[in-house]
Amino acid sequence: MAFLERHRGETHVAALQDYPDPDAISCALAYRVLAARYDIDVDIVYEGRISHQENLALVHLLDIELTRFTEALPLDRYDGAIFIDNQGTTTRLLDRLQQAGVAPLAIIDHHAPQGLVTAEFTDIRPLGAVATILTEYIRSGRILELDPAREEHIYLATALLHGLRSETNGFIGAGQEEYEAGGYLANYADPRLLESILNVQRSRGTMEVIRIAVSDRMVREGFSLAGVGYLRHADRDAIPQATDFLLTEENVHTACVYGILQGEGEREVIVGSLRTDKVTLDVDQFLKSALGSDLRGRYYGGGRSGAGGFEIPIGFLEGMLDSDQATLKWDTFNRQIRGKLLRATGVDVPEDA
Ligand SMILES: [Mn+2]
Repeated sequence: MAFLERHRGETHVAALQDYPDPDAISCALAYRVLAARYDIDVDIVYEGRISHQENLALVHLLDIELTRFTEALPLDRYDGAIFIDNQGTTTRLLDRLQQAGVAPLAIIDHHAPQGLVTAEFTDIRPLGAVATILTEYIRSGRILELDPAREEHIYLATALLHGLRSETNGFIGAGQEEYEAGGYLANYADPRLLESILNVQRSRGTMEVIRIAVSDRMVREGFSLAGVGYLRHADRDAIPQATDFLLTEENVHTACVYGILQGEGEREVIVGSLRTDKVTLDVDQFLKSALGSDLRGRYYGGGRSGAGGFEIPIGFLEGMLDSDQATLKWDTFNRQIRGKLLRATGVDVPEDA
């Protein structure tokens, strides 16, 4: 790859979205392995947290080194930034990297083009997973030949297979490209490792969020909406898990779950997740028009085919004096979000929404 050749010997930062998923993590690992062929050092950095039990298992079992961003990490040591499974819109690292003068070198993604960052190398394709794209780079054999006897390569193939599987809901949402990539990776991946990654159990916090989502959900014409109130940053991944669960209800084609993340010394923010089976619903467009953008014109939400999410900062209303105020704050945000989403779906908005 000419791009890697041009950057031989450099040190890159692979910037992941704030709450990295298996697609992002496995692709960053793939980039690190590919770049190493050109003596490029890659640090995989994210801000936020790894909260899903499966993702923790992935990182631990496959021994993937990730760096959680803290102020102590000097970003100016990097020669360039690579955005993988994002285009700078879902990572707080973009602003920090810009401030540190680190140029965006590459964007490899499968979300709708966001147009916020331009880079020397761009590969944005509407595929089921970014893991499909990285697997294609490997399959071309032009950079690296996978060796089924090398542990590092077995781990890489297992990670990418897990990325594909998880991003396409167990290959249900996969296209021909994902099946082809999966077929190739199956020659190198370790099925027992994959099984250990998948066999992790849900935390108590996650179970609780799912319980609230189920009992408080509002279903209107196939849309299932649930605000789950306050939750800990560590339980953030309970939101997409609860959304997936609501989508399994009979006659529900679209589900959305959101809540306020909070915690000692952490930013307070509303996060939401949306999933749909409705082929005519453009999730990216839907969330952008329903929730709008901030003063700088950055949209609160976005997505890809079938799935999306949003993040709304609490801003000045962050923190609280007492529980009455906390309840009031949640009610206000809950009504606002529910109202906007319902209006955008075009269903009748109930009086109390
Ligand atoms: Mn992805």
